[in-house]
Amino acid sequence: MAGMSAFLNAVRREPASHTPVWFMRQAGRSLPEYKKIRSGNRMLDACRDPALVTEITLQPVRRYGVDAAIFFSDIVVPVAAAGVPIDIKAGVGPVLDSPVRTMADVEAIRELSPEDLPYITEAVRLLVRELGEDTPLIGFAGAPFTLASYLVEGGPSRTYVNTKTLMYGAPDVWHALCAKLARMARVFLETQIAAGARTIQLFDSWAGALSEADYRQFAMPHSAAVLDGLRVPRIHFGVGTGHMLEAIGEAGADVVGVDWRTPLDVASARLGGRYAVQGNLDPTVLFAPADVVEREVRRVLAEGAKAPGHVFNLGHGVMPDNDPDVLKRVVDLVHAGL
Ligand code: 1CP
Repeated sequence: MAGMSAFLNAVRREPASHTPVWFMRQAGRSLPEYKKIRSGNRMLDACRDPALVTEITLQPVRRYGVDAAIFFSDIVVPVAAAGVPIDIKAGVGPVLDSPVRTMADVEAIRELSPEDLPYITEAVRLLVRELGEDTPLIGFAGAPFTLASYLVEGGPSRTYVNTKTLMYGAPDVWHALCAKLARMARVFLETQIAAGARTIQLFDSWAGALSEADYRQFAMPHSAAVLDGLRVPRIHFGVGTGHMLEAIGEAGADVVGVDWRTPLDVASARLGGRYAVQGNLDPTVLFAPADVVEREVRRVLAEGAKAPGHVFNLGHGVMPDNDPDVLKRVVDLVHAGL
């Protein structure tokens, strides 16, 4: 018999009562209730406050009636927990005064242990209790390539010049860094799973900067080490990774996240129908007239229906200017079905 959660059914490629929907970055700056509760505290401090994390994670669940909650945290939280002096600057993202560029820099980063993350365990336990059986919690981590890009660049980047310079010029340093980040991501995920997360998503947001050959050589083995043997279904996502969806799946996914550039039916056919898919409404479509939004939602639903499982989502995260009322309408349209 099908379980209670349409989301868990879809990620397991089992029949679901309806197409489940959640949004990457559903918590956060697009919500007035988030801006209110976050004013006056720093992002990393907020991530270490279990009561605040619980409230922020629940805000979009209450407002939108989405089928899953995503743990409110950030991909650099485990890196900061291991003592790396990284900060999250409002309006910018993760920043680091002294980037990681040498083997000595890599060796100076200590290993993360589960004891470093008591506030993660507490927040996930609180959340799972509040959410009950019907709304599963998605845990997440940043993939080694995407995490490494912040550590090596010292902040967000358009070109990843320093990241790729290290990757090509000092592959031993590169692989040592990524192996360490993979162990950190693994501890971060295992902690969330042990405390009750029912699914996880690995965000390799910037892996699309690589060719497939470079992805397979420099990034994929480390992501595979993160994903291998986890006890819950795994969603694996990157932006601009349409040229290497097969590799994203092979790295160890149950669900392949697809951005808006590749139609879900095309993606699923290329993946040989072996995975559920997640996506892929272009977040900028949410700024279009209501009839365009509706047409695009229906198109994504129809294309997703060709896959063995479909979790409706945006092709990337909610943008700060997105209108919450439009997101609510998308949820209602998805739930109404074709
Ligand atoms: O509902 C949710 O999904 C919120 C939880 C969440 C998640 C899953 C946050 C809160 N961050 C993330 C993951 C994350 N962090 C990713 C992967 C997802 C994606 O691609 O969108 C990435 C790349 C980051 C790094 C990061 N942290 C950025 C991007 C910077 C860049 O390179 O362009 C930013 C702006 C942050 C800060 C951050 N993380 C989360 C929030 C709400 C914020 C903004 C905080 C603030 O400014 O106060």
